[in-house]
Amino acid sequence: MKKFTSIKDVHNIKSLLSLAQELKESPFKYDSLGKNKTLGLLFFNPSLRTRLSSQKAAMNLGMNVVVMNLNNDGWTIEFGDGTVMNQGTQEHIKEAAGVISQYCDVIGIRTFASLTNREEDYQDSVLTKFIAHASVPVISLESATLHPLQSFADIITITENKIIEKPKVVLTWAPHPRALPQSVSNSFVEWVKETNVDLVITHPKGYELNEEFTKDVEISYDQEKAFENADFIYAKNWSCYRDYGNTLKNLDHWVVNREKMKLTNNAKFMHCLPVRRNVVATDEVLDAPSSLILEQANNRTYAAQAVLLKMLRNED
Ligand code: SN0
Repeated sequence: MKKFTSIKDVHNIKSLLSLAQELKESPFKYDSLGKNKTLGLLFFNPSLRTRLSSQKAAMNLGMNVVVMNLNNDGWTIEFGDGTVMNQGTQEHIKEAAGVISQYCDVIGIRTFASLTNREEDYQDSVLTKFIAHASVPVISLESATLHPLQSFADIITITENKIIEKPKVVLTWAPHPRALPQSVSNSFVEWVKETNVDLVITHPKGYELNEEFTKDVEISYDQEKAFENADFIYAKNWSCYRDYGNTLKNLDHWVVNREKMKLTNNAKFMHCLPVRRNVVATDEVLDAPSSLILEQANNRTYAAQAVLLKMLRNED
């Protein structure tokens, strides 16, 4: 595996899922595979789970890890081709990615959406340019449009917790005080579509995701109706795709609460975290035994470990 940026980079989802489950059973089985290899984790944005679970995954494989917050600690990187660099940017992506590749055997990068320029965000230009100029495998730690390690952990979690063969999975938009990217939701849809589930997306009018991800998926503007018979409720806020990066007002009633969870088939509750309590979902929902939020976070380690193992072994 030369890059892990989307489900399209995965040769066989079932076998990657089995590998993650095998690693969860025996995390240290391959603890010398990564000896003397270095994982570099580069962050343009904040992180808690991604940073720690990726480090832990690498350590479980015997790798060394270096971490850098590029926004605060590095030079300001220029991404433009042919730019005369006499302004604020100090180092070109060509050198930056080339240099990092001298020190690291695998590179992970987090680069969120700007939410100001849809075309640029949806080209995932920062990640794409890193990949173009790096000479080692690259893992997305959440790009402008996708968060594949999260989605991989989510399908591990659904697989482990499903009671029926083909569960109903509902992705519900939820309120938030800030404009957030669409990446977790795009990616969730992309991965879950490849598994044996009934997927329904519910959101207020105006929050339609990019159709590239949602074509062939049932969409409902009626949250309560969508919750009926659901086996999994996945809550996430995102800002508008059509009116790019904007948010709509007076939608606080979309919060996931206990009354709405009662409409489901005893559904398990999921969220990628961090979660704004009592805005996205109420304390009752987050603290209930049916909440899988910590299991999802735990599975982030094995998702990352499976991907790293494939890269270290140079396998598809
Ligand atoms: C990010 C997002 O893409 O929605 C990362 C999720 C894994 N979430 C946030 O930026 C939340 C920030 C906030 O203000 O609550």
